[in-house]
Amino acid sequence: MLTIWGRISSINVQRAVWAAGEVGQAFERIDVGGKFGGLDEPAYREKNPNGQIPVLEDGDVVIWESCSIVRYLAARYGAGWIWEEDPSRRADADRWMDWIIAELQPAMAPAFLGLIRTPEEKRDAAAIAASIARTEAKMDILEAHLASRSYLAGARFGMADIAVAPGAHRWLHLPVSRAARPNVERWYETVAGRPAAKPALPLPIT
Ligand SMILES: N[C@@H](CCC(=O)N[C@@H](CS)C(=O)NCC(=O)O)C(=O)O
Repeated sequence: MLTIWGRISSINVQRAVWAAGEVGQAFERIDVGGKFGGLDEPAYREKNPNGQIPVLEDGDVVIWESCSIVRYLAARYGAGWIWEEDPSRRADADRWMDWIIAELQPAMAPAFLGLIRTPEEKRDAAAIAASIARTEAKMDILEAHLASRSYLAGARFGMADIAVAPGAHRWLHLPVSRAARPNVERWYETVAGRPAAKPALPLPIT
């Protein structure tokens, strides 16, 4: 049985939980981080010296960095399905997995943290507005990409969809006015409707 460390409100934990479900692996998820604390405990720092969530344990294998966890689960348990052996097809998926960590999440974080996790009187309206504008620009890239594809890395569902859709889940449920993006919305509805996505993408976003 796998162990996934981390509260489910974390976008990074969400993709690990979704990936484990997709590849049919039983797992126990342990709440740490946020109000649950525990990240400074020496035993936790041994698992992840960054003191962050998620961490995946699979026997003696211990992995941090959420997209690395998705890749590991896909390679180990999803070969020929959500894992791509062909290097060019895998790179097609990999770039979106790197994009969500390096581009979309940093763009969206100030808006999410400001609107969802900060009391109204303490919000930085300018930072939130700038974050929304940056996120809109990133979502335009996703919208254009999905105009000619059913899934992020081609014709079938795969690890890139698991990595990126939690970002769309968060963006589409933020209380902001946003441009209509029919391709993103169609793709999100399709992938978020998968049985393994349900426990990974709780509502409301918190
Ligand atoms: N790049 C890392 C980022 C990990 C990260 O920032 N985790 C956040 C939650 S989303 C965290 O540990 N925050 C501290 C906490 O929850 O207390 C990954 O993708 O796993």
